[in-house]
Amino acid sequence: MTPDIGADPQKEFHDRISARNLAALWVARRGVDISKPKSPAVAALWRYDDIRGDIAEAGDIVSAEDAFRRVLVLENPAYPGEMRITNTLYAGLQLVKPGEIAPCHRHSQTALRFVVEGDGAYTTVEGERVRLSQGDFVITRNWSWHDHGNDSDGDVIWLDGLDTPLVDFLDTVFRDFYPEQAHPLTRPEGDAAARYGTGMLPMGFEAESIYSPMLRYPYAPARAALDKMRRAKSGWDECHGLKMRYINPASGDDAMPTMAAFLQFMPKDFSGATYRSTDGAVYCVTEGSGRCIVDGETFEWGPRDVFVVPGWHEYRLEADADSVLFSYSDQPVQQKLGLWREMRGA
Ligand code: GTQ
Repeated sequence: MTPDIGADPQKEFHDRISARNLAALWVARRGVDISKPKSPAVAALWRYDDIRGDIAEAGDIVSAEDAFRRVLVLENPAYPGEMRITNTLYAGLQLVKPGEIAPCHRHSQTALRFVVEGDGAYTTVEGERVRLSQGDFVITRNWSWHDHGNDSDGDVIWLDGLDTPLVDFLDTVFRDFYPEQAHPLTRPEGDAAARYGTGMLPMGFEAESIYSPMLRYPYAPARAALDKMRRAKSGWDECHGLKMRYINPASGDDAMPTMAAFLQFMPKDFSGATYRSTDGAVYCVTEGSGRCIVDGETFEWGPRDVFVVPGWHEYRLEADADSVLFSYSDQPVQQKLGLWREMRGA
């Protein structure tokens, strides 16, 4: 008999104790690189023009009522079938056609909407109807009743961002159906904006929630702010251009506890410095064109395209025309846990 030259008593020990649901750490970890994040998620881009036909076809084969949510999910190529665009985040493009209703429900996941095409839709959140017009950013707090509708004569498509993979991982998923298709309207449209959106707060205001009391962050004033800042020629970031964070006006925190959202402006011929951060980000182009170079791979973007840069991948942004990008990530979670890191320059 030839002696087993490769026999490893430590490995043999490790394998043997597995029957008792034990593992030898120093053996299991051998050769595993834990010096930096190693998510298999990859950068990817969805050209709106390439997928608009698929969205239209989804509109032909199923109604919003029957689908409940008629959404084409943007899946990270590294996670086919898993309905996630990064480790922790979900992204999907939702279509609501004129006259349709996406029925009312609530869930423990947080949702954000960023309107990509059209102007005539609404979402009703806890009884307040919220307009969904192109470029608007709208939040849906977790466990709040919400249904969507479209009372215009054109299709409306928005990007849904949810923290579903994170909530799944924590095993904290709950969902509930409202007994009717649409929630009754219990507050006038614009009520949250009036109370919390003018730089004032009602006297005696006490936060009832860890979410922003705002529901909608309309595009026009956000875009105008970026334009005004641009003219002041200050406050530029070498990596991001002019980048603003959507906040809870009552606390200055992010609008939602699990997802941060941003709007950024880059002027024509902007060439950003190299950047990386531990939070993977989903970008949606609202204006302009340019490219994102991730680990040396180039993704050309134009209006309405969506792209993802996973955490700790090195990237930089270039703009060929004045450009505006919306983005969201799980940065607030990482920051609250003291885990968030960023690095500028290669
Ligand atoms: O609009 O409530 O894209 O519950 C995925 C799950 C949208 C929504 C999605 C949802 C919704």
